[in-house]
Formats: sequence, C-alpha cells, structure tokens
Amino acid sequence: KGQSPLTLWFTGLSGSGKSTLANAVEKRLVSLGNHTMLLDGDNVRHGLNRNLGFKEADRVENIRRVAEVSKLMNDAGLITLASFISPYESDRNNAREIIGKEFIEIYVSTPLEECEKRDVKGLYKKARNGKIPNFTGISSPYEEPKNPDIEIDTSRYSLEDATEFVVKEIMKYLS
Ligand code: GGZ
Repeated sequence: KGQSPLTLWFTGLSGSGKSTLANAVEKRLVSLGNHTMLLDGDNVRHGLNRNLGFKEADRVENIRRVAEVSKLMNDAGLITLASFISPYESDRNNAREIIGKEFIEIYVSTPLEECEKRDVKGLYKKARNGKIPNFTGISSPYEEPKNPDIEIDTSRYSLEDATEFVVKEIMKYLS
C-alpha cells in the first residue's frame, strides 16, 4: 500500500504503553515505505511546548499545538504518530476538527491498575504521595474515548501482537 497522510492519535494513561506502541507501529510503517513523524511528550514538551505544564489550560494548549503540527505534517505528506495522554474528550474532538478526515483515534486502554503496577518512572507512587499534583488517573481526570477508531489494551498482548493488530487496522485507512 502506498503513502497517504494520516494522523494516528494515541491516547491513554501514563504508562499505558502509548509511546512504546507508537514507536513500534512507526517502525513497521517505515519498513513498508512510509514517511513518518512521531510526536510525544519527550520531543514536544522539551521544545515547542516547554512553557506548558499539566494544569487543565496547559494540557488544552499542548493538545491544540500538537494537532496543528500534526496537520502541517499531514500537509507535507507524512504519517504523524501523536502520543499524548490527551485526557479531555473536547480536546480530542478539537484535534479531529483541526486535522480532518486523516485523524485516527487509537485508544490505548490499559487499565489504571496495570499502569500503576508498572509504574515505570515511579510517577504514580509520587502522585499517590502528593508529590505530583494533577496527575492523570490519580488527581486529574481521564475521559475515556467513547467511540475510538482502534482500541488496544496492552496488558493483554505482547508488544509484537499489539503492533501487528494496530498496523492491520491502520491498513484499512491507507490507500
Ligand atoms: C500526567 C504527567 C504529569 C501529570 C508529568 N499528569 O509516563 P510519562 O510521564 O512519560 O508520560 C506522562 C507525560 C504526559 O504528558 P502529555 O503531554 O502526554 O500529557 S497531556 O496530553 O495530558 O497534555 C508523564 C509526565 O508527562 N507527567 N506530570 N501531572 N502526566
């Protein structure tokens, strides 16, 4: 299948496996000959969005800017993979409005219990101890997508199988 611009929008809790999955999906898409751009907190919150934190208004602006950048990347012909908690339904809807029909919502639905058990960076522990305010799932809301285009719970599959599943679903949107 040939190149057609898309924005693959990964939403889910911290530690749900969004970025790991987005990275693996990106590798597969590149090996199939696609040109991609991956956006996540690591490359966006340290640069473009370094002035934003985790209050509601900052998250709203974070997602708005990422949606606008995703749109620009799509206009350049790239497949964008955007991996952000994006906890508010209204912001994801707004991203869909900005990006248009290229927007594909991928809900990484790994349960909070599992994310907290993984606690890869020790952030949940700090949040429980009150050391990180407004932490998603603990002291800040996560509004579950009601009708995602793709849903995957990474606690139930190997990374390989999860990647395979998501890539197969994405193929339906590639011309
Ligand atoms: C949620 C936080 C917070 C708070 C720091 N709440 O697991 P991580 O570390 O690597 O991913 C999380 C990342 C979330 O940034 P996003 O840009 O995806 O968030 S949003 O879409 O809501 O704007 C986590 C870290 O930042 N982190 N403080 N309070 N996650």
